[in-house]
Amino acid sequence: MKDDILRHLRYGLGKDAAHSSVYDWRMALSRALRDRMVDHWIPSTQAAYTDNSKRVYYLSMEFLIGRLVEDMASNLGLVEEARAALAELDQDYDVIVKDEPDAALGNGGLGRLAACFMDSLATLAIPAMGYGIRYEHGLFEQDFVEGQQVERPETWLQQDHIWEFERPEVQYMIRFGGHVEHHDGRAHWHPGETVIATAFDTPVIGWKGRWGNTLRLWAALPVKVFDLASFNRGDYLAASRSESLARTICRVLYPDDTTETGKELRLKQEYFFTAASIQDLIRRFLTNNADIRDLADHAAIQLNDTHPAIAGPELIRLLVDDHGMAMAEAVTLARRCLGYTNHTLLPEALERWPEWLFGRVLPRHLEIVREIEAEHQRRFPDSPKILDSGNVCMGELAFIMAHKVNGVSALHTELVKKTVFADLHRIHPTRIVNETNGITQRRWLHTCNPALSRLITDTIGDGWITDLDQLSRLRAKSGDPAFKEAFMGAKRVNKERLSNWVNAHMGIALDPDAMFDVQIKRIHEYKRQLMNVLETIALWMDMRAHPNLDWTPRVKIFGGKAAPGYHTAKEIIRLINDVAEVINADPATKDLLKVVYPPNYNVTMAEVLIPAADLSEQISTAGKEASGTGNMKFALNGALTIGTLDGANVEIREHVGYENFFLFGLTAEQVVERRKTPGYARAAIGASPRLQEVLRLIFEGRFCPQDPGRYHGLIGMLYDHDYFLVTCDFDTYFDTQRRADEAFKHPRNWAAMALTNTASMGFFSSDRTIRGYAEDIWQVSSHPGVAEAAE
Ligand code: AZC
Repeated sequence: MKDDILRHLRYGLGKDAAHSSVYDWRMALSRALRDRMVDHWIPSTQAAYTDNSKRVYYLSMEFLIGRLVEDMASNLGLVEEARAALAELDQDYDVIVKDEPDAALGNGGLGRLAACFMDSLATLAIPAMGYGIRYEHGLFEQDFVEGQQVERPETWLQQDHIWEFERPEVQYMIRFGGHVEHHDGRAHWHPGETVIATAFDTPVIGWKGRWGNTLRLWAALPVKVFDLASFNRGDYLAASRSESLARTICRVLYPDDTTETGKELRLKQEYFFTAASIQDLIRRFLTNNADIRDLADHAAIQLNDTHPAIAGPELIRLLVDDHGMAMAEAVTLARRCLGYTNHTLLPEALERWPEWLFGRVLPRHLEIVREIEAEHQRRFPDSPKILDSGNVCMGELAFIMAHKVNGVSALHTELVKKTVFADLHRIHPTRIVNETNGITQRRWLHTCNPALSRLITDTIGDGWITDLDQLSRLRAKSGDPAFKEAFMGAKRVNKERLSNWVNAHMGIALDPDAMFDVQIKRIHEYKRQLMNVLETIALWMDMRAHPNLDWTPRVKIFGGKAAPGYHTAKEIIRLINDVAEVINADPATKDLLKVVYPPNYNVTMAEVLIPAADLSEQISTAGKEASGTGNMKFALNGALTIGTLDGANVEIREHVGYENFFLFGLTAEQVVERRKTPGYARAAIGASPRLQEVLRLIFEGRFCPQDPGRYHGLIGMLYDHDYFLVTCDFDTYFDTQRRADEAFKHPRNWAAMALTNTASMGFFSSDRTIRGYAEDIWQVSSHPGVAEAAE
């Protein structure tokens, strides 16, 4: 390893050890690791090819992969070797891995899920390919200026992205616009513009390198670099039109995970990567197979939300227009290939494109959508429409074109059946299935929490790394004082690591003995960070009023970004920051309460925050969070959850035991009922003197004396349009927090509850989730693996 690092330093980077920066060392280390990855990757790819295995194609607009050095070193079992090699070279492994930018090609849960799935697919040796977009700029970087979010462009590609291999030979024409002519019994699409999609491959190596898959991200190239004729005429704009379309398509990730953007560019992005992926997988199929009718036996295409839903019409277009298949047969074949995962019930997130826009960008696809619609209406005359009130409804399209549709937690799947897709579910009663989300324990425990990982492995061996159910063997330890002490010792190490980080980056001193209470996720009204900050204020007021009570010291930690156009979410961010400033400066509560909101929450920050948490905030309005996956990461790392009966919280509580979970709040059914009661928010506020006091304080400008009216709008909204029932759940949330305070005063009991959480999380491995998809949706199996071949 040491020799390899030095060799890469010299011949890859043109540096000698004496004059190398941290960046140089990181690049040399990464290349050394990459070489080893390739030795597992190429045999896997070859084996999948020679065996003509059925492959999974996971189409996703987002892959939130974060940093990769540690992940790769860890999956290859090379962390210690790398550390030792660098130490011999007088370099610190921990410093070097921290130099890597965080690849944020996603917004939140949906993108991170895709990354966890890639890890599990590789570990389970299921031949698979992830397909997405190689955005030039990932999710924006967040900064706080006077407490307000400001966004800066993210620039991860300014440095070499060492993990990827450019594939200039893999190129597809992606066409947009123009018109369609029908003659010779077939359709001829004459596009208005064309770009080239070109591939960049990143190997994804599973645990111990037994198998490797590929994440293939598409970048756009102009068909004509430059139109010299236009340029010479002096028409510079026209000269670079083709180039500018190509540049814009892969320029940025849309920074919004729940609202439909309605932008033509977004539709083009979706079509761009979907069309390239479908062409690519057909080409791969045809190199090994003669008859296109066998495609479904070799390709399982999973649509991660509706973003790639155009895959249905695109596949049909290729089958009919290029391969001469009859329309009805093409529809059936496409359906056998496709599965669709729904990730949200929020109506604003269900994509709909105005028909005129859709038809202008994709005229041939609009015709095909009409045919799909006609065929479906013929068979099911009372079916909901894909083309509805001048819109193309992508949810309906994805549903109708998929042989299986899945929700992401038990509750969510039931709600999908009862609400968004109730009518389609009646027509296709076996199509909807549940695949409760999961997380990869390799990243979200083994790598991010070395202290706990070591303790677990010392206690039960390392089988849990690929078989998380084995954690249940820790349950027997909940009465073992020495183990409990060691368990909380690991937590303590992580809390100190976080405290040091907060001190260094924010200048706030934290007491590692305080309860670390963490809410990290996108800022959204339904996730109710607002309720959390209101509770923080109420607690602070109580502490000030009764300074001599036996308070449990708390650190309230927030993290998360708001979509740049989401006004209310941005107000909530500002409120949290204003409240933090006042509370953190209050001498009366300085040993009891701190509020910390580090800017620019991302995967890397999550890896530090989650292992250090005592309490995990999962407090969404019931019925709104499809699943959540942060909730799983916290419980796995021994945090207790305070949460509502929403998403996967319901199943987490079943697994960890009701007594090890702080439950509160209205149920999804009660939420629906409560909304029908006129004036429910005013009634709830009226019944809660505590909430009235909190709201009064904010309204009077206690947290922004220079601008006392700042939150009048926000408070007014709580009185009159409290759609997410912050007011209704506030009191029971506050009381449940005090129960958590009480519990925290008994460290041995707390330790038993915390470790029972960890011990009960086996079910929430993404390995289990992927096995579910493989069996229920994809009909694929694990490959025997190639570890020997690589060694
Ligand atoms: C999220 C859901 O909000 C979250 O509950 C779920 O855990 C996650 O997907 C993974 O399934 N959804 C998104 O990030 N984005 C969209 C468009 O739903």
